[in-house]
Amino acid sequence: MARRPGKTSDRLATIHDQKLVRGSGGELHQIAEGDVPVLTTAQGGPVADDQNTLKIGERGPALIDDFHFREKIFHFDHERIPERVVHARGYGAHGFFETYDSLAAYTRADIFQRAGERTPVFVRFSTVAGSKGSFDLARDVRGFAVKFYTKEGNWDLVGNNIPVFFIQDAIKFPDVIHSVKPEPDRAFPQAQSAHDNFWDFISLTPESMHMVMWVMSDRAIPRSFRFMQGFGVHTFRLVNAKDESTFVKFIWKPKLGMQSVVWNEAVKINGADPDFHRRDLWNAIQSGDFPEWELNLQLFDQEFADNFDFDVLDPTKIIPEEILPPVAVGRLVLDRMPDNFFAETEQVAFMTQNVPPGIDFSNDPLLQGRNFSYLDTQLKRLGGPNFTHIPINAPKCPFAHFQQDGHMAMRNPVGRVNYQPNSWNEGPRESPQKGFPAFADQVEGQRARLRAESFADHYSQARQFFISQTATEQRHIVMALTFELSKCENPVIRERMVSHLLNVDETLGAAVADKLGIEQLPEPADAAVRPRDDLPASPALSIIKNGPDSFAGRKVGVLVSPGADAALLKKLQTTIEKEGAVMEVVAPKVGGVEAADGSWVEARHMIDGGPSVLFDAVALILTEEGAERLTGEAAARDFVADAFAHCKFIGFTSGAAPLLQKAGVDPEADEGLIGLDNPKGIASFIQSCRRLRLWSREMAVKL
Ligand code: HDE
Repeated sequence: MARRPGKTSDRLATIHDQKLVRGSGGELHQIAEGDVPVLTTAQGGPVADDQNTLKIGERGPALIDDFHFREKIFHFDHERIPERVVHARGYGAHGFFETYDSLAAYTRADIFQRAGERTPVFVRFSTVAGSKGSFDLARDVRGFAVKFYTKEGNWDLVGNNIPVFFIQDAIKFPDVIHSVKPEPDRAFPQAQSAHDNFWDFISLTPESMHMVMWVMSDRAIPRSFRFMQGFGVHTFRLVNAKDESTFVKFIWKPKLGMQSVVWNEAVKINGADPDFHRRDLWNAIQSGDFPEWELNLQLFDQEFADNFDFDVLDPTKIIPEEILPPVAVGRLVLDRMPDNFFAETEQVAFMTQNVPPGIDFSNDPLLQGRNFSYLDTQLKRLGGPNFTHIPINAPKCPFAHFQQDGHMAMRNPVGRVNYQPNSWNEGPRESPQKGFPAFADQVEGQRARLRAESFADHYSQARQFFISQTATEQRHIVMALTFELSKCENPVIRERMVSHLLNVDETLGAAVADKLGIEQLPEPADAAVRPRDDLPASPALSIIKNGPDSFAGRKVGVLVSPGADAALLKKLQTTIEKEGAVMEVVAPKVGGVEAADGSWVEARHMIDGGPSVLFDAVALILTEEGAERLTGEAAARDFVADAFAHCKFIGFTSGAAPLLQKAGVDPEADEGLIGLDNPKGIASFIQSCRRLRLWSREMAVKL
C-alpha cells in the first residue's frame, strides 16, 4: 500500500525534530547533528521536501510554481549527451607513465627527457562498433587511447589493439563505419560485424584484407584489457632539439602477456556478464593489482623507410618486429579508477592532434584526416568549444591563451587585454624557442585525389599475418570467417570474400569455402599487385607463441559442495594467490556451503551466476554426494563441459567423478585434467595453469 504522509509541514517537523533523514527506500534513519548536508537545488537553495510535488490539497493538481520539481525534471531530461559515433562503449582509468631513459637524442618532448620522470595519464579502452550499452566481448577492435598530461600540454596517443586499419584514406571512414553499424532500415545487428553490409563493403575494399585477418583472429576477443597490446598505428615523427626527425611507431605491450578467449566462450560471457572487461579492470585496480604496459618504439630513418618493402605511410601495413625490433622506453601503470564515470570516462575528449613539441605527424592520409575529425566530433558530443575546461580534458601544466566566452565558459582572460600584440604589456606571447614548431618537411606536388602506387599491395602482409599464427590460431581465423560470412544472406558477398581469401592464402580460402558449402572455388580476386609469398612468418604476431608462462592476473573458479574439504580449499587458495592470481568460490546455493570440518565456505557466486566462462581455469572440490546432486543441474554440467570445451585446466577431487561423467568429460581424457587429492595435485594444477589453455585438446572437442 502506498505511504500516505500527513500534512507536509507536520511530517517535516517530525523529521527535523528527531534528526531523521530519509533513505532511498523512503525509510527514516536517525542521524547525528551535522552528519548529512542539506539537499539543495542547483541554485543552492535548501530543499524542504524531495518526496512530493507541490499540489493543491493531497490529490492535486500539481502547481507550476514548484521550482524544485521543475529544475529536477529539467535536469534529468537533459542527462544524456550523444554517445561517441565510434568507440561509444568504453572504460577508463587513471595512472602514470614513467620514462625509463632520456630520449633527448630523438625528441625534445619534455616527457622523454629525464629517466624516472612520471607523467599523469588517463586511459580509455573501448569497442568500436557497439553502442554505449552493448556487451564487452563483441568481436571487434579495441580502442586504447592514452592522454598524457605532460608539462608541455596534453599528448593524446589515440591507438587501437590492432596495428593496422581497414582503410588507407580518411575519406572512407564514414563508409566503413556505416557498414559495420546496425543496418539503417532494421537497426540491427548490434555490435556485430557478422552481417551483409559489413562484408559487402569489405569484399569491395581489398585494402581492408590485412585488417580483416587481425579482426577475425583472437586479437578481437581479448580476455581482458589488461592482456592486450596497443598500437599508435600510424608512423609518427620524433623531432629533437636540433630539428632532426626520426620516424616512430608506438606499441604498448602488457606486462601480464597477451591472452584471448575463444569465440564460443565470448558469446557465453556476453550473456553471463556483459560488463566482463569493465569488471575485470575495476576489480584489478580496486584490489591493488595495477595493470602495466611498456611503451615500445620502433624508430627508423628515411633510408629505412625508402628500403622497406611497403610504404611506411600506409596504415594497412606493419613493420615486423623481427625487421625493426621495438625498444621499451617507459611503463604505463593504471592505479586509480575515476570517481565518476560520466565526468571522466564519458567526457574525456581524445584528439590525435594533441601533440607536444618534439612529437609530430607523418603524411599518413588516415592520420591527417583524423587530425580534423577528433576536434570536430567533440563539439557535437560535448556541446561547445569549451570542453577543455572540463577537468579531465584540461592540461595539468600552466596554460594561457585569449580564447574566451562560448557555452559553459569556466575561465576567461583576466584584465583588459584579450588580444596580442598589445601595447599594455599584458597577457601571454608566443615563444619560438618553447613552442610547437611543426616539422619543416619539404613537400611538393600537384593537387589531386590520388592513391599512391606504393599503397597497392593489399594481400602480402595479410598472408604474412596468417602464416605467423599457430595452427590453433589459424583454425580460429577460419572459424571466425565462416561464422561471420554464414550470417550474410547474399551468397555473392560470401563468394567475393572467398576470392580475396584465396589471394591471402589458398588453404585459408579453400577451408572457408568448404565450410560455407561453396563447391566450386571462385577465381582469386583481381589484384593490382601480385600478392607476395616470400614474406617470412613473424612470430611476434602470434598470441600463443608469446604466452606469458605465468598465471598471474588470472582467475580460478572453484565449484564446491557441502561437505567439501576446507583444508584442501585453503591450500588451493594460498597457492593461487602466491601465483598472483585470484580464486572465486562457486556454490550450489547463494552464500556458500558448510565444509566437512563444520567451517563455513563463503561463495562469491551461485552456480547459475558463476559459469566457468568467467574463469581462466576451474577446480571442482566436491564430495561424491555433492557431485551426484549437481548432476541434476544444467548449470553445473555446463560449468564442467564448457571448461573442458574451452580447453581450460580442470583440477578435481575424486568426489567430482559423477559430475565429470554426466558432463561428458573423461577424467583421464588429457593432461589438462588434474587430480587434486594427491599431495602434488595442487602444485601440478597451478603449474599447468601457467600455460593458460590446453590447445591440443581443441581438435578433440571440435569447438
Ligand atoms: Fe578514431 N575516432 N577515427 N581511430 N578513434 C574517434 O573521436 C576517426 C582510427 C580511436 O576513447 C572519434 O572522440 C577517423 C584509427 C579511438 O574517446 C572520431 C578515422 C584509430 C577512439 C574518430 C579514425 C582510431 C576513436 C569518435 C579514420 C587507431 C576512442 C569519438 C581516418 C589508431 C577515443 C571521438 C576515446 C574515436 C575518427 C580511425 C582510434 C569520430 C575519421 C586508425 C581509440 O573523431
